[in-house]
This record gives sequence, structure tokens and C-alpha cells, in this order.
Amino acid sequence: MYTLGEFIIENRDKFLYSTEALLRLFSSIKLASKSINKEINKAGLTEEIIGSSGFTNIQGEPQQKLDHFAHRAFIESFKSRNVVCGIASEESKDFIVIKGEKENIFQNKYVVLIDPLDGSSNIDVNIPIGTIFSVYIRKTPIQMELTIEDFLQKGNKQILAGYIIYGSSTILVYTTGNGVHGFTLDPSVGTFYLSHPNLHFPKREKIYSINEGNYARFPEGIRNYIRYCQEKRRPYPYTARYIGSLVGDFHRNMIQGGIYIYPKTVHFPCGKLRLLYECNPIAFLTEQAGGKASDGKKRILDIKPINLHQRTPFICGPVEMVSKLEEFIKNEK
Ligand code: P6P
Repeated sequence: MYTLGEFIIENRDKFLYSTEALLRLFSSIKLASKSINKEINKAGLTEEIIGSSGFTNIQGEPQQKLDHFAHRAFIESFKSRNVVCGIASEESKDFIVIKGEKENIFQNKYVVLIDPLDGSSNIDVNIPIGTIFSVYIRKTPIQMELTIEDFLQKGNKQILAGYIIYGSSTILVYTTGNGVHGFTLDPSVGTFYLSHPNLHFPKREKIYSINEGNYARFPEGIRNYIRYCQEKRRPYPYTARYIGSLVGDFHRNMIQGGIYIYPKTVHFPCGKLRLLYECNPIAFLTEQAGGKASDGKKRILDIKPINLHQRTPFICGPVEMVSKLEEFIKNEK
């Protein structure tokens, strides 16, 4: 069985950028994810790491203690590998500049955008949660100071995107534009092994994932699509699955065939999910797995970001399901 490192080296000819840089990026991601995984797995046993930290994040949402732990774990691990020059995190209002050592052979070329622990409100009830990451090459020359423009790049410029799902097993799923591949952590040796090569949405779609508690407040096109899903019988009926954790819902839908929808609502008029460190990486994975990702009208990866924490309506899944929903949205009165 390939380890993640062996797989990257085996496929180095398909990666357009420095394989050593990619190995260092993953070395940071693996280190942090193993440390987070350890904390999550004992969350039920100790008061000091579950529950709210008492702070709120930039979004004004209660920050869970593990959110802060995960944020720090990634910052420290990226600092130590000397390959990243800047990080934008859901847990930090502004981007964080990482000063590389003098002999930084990567000349501080890579920026990372990350949701350190998405769905963290589910920690206390043992529902799968995840880290979502997105990597770009900086736009500004390396001699210059990093600017916000290095982070506000369209999703179609990503060189690497992925997530780690902390569930019944811990799986790292990523793409560099050459398919989607999943690696399962063997905690007994602390190694990620290739377990899901070339992940792809299956031909048969069967799941729709949306928070139907907001049904009365959805736009008409979304309500019509939900009814369409509920009434569909041929060639087979759809089933509803929604666990309130984007990584958990997306991972299941990519493997079993399903659409994930978080539209605008009265409470979130621009949608709830963040474009840069949730929707863009998941959209890159979606397209690489043969699916489609849009805001209901426009391809997610073509949206020009205007601020770090901007939100967008988000739909991702099999092409036919997403196109059908876009049709309902288009035909809204
Ligand atoms: P709601 C978690 O907070 C998250 O950002 C996603 O992981 C998840 O899909 C969504 O929000 C759940 O939101 O409003 O349905 O509880």
C-alpha cells in the first residue's frame, strides 16, 4: 500500500510545481492533523478541550476550544516546515505572515487558506468534523511583503486543495488537479495509506443534503427542487441525508452520489459558507471528481474574491443534480 509520501513521489511528473514543496506542505498538514485527531478522540474524556473557548471568531460565532487548538496546530506546523509564506484562517481576522528562514529554498512562494476545524459545533456529539485547506502560489514578487491580493485569488488558481475528515477513521483527501485521492490514517503507526484512489461521483445519484429546517425561508427555486427530490421515484427515489458538517456530508456524497446545498437564507442572505477556505477547495475536489460546483448561477472557481471571509451560496455534487437545481433557480418567478 502506498503511503502519502510515496504516492506523491510516484506521481511527481503530473504535478506542475515543486514536488519537494508539495511534500513539505503535506508534512505540515499531516503533523497538525495527527495532533488534532488525538485531541478529538479524547474530547469526551476531558472538560478542558470540549465546549466553547469563551471567545467568538471573526464571524461572531462561538469559538470551540478545539477550533483554537486546531488553528494553532496548523500555524506551528506550517512555520516549522519553511515552505509557506502566509496563512489565512477562519479563526483569524487578517492573514498571518510567516517569515521563512534566510535559506528558504522555496522563497516563500506558497500561501495556505484553511478552515482548521469545520463543523466543530458537532465535536461534543461525536459527529464527523473536518479540516479544509487550499493552497496557491503567491501573486506578489517574493522580495515584496505579502498583500491581501496573494489570498484573494480565484479558486481556479488553486494548486492543491483537500480536507481531513475526523470520523470513524481519519482520512486525508486531496487534489492537485490530477484526480481526487484519499489516504486513511493508521493510528498505530501514524501513517496515511492510500485507501481511496481516483475518487469519483458514482453514476447513480441518490442523496440530497440540505438543512430542511430552513425550508420556509428558502428562495422559491430551492423549495421547488426539494419537492422535486422528495417526489422523484424513477429511475429511483432520492434520500435525504444531512449531518450539519460540510466535510462529513461532502465525503459521503462524493462516495455514494449526492448533492450538497447551502443556499442563501433570510439569516445568511449571501449564503453561510465561506468562499475562500470552504467552497473553493471543495469545489476544486468536486470538479476533479467529475462533479459541478456553483453558487446557483456561477461556477464557484470563477468567482473573484473581494474579502477573506466572504460567504457565498454553495451547491456541489453530480453534474446532473447541480444542473437540475440551477434550472429550478433560473425558472424562479
Ligand atoms: P446549518 C458548520 O458550521 C458549517 O459551516 C458546515 O460545516 C455545515 O454544512 C453548515 O455549517 C451547517 O449549517 O445552518 O445547517 O447548521
